[in-house]
Amino acid sequence: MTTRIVELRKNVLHKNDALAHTLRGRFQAAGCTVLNWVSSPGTGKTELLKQVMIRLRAQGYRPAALVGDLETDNDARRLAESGAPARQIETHTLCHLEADMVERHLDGWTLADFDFLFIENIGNLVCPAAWDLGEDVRIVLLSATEGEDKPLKYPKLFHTADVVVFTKMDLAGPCEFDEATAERNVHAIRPDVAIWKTSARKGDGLAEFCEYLTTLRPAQQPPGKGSPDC
Ligand SMILES: Nc1nc2c(ncn2[C@@H]2O[C@H](COP(=O)(O)OP(=O)(O)O)[C@@H](O)[C@H]2O)c(=O)[nH]1
Ligand SMILES: [Mg+2]
Repeated sequence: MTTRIVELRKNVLHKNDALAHTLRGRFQAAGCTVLNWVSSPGTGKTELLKQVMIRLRAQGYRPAALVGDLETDNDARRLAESGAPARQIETHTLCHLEADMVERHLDGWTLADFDFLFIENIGNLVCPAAWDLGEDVRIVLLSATEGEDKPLKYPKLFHTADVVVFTKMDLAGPCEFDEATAERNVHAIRPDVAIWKTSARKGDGLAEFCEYLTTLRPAQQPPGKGSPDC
């Protein structure tokens, strides 16, 4: 029985990886930079993403967002307050997003209309690690309220991070969040990965983080210059 379950899981993952590969090609052809945001529930993904999209739009970029939750479209409505298109993916029982959910929720959108597609994953430090969504960059977030040890407890996810963001830094003092220890723990799992420190509530670090995001755009492609074919 165990062997059959493992085989089934391998097949499903293989299918997901193939679709993610196809999606990645579509995103790249359209000139749309895609970022998969992963963290535990309540880290501040939605709040930070909303503030980031407001800032990017003010600079002339065209962001859009897909956001996953088991139930409710609360986060899509919060993200839409930025003025950017936002769609909710409700997974009901599933604890992570998969490439086919992303593909289905792109229906009716023209990817070349977006400079950035942000995908807010289901709040979970375990399952999303294994699922490629066709993203260019995986962002793993850790809030000052969660404790410094999460990278050590959930190494698989932190190992897949292209970039790490510490959130809710306005609460670092009251929560006695030890930044240096948290950084050391991240780097123990993912040496040299860049770590950004933000407070979506106070605005700290947002300008620098947005500036970094704009460097992820393909060279020579200013805001609003996606390929019209995709
Ligand atoms: N103090 C503070 N609270 C924040 C910050 N970012 C988010 N929050 C709050 O943390 C809670 C969870 O945020 P949310 O964006 O929904 O987290 P998500 O589940 O990761 O998407 C909400 O009550 C937010 O208002 C922040 O930078 N500082
Ligand atoms: Mg959220």
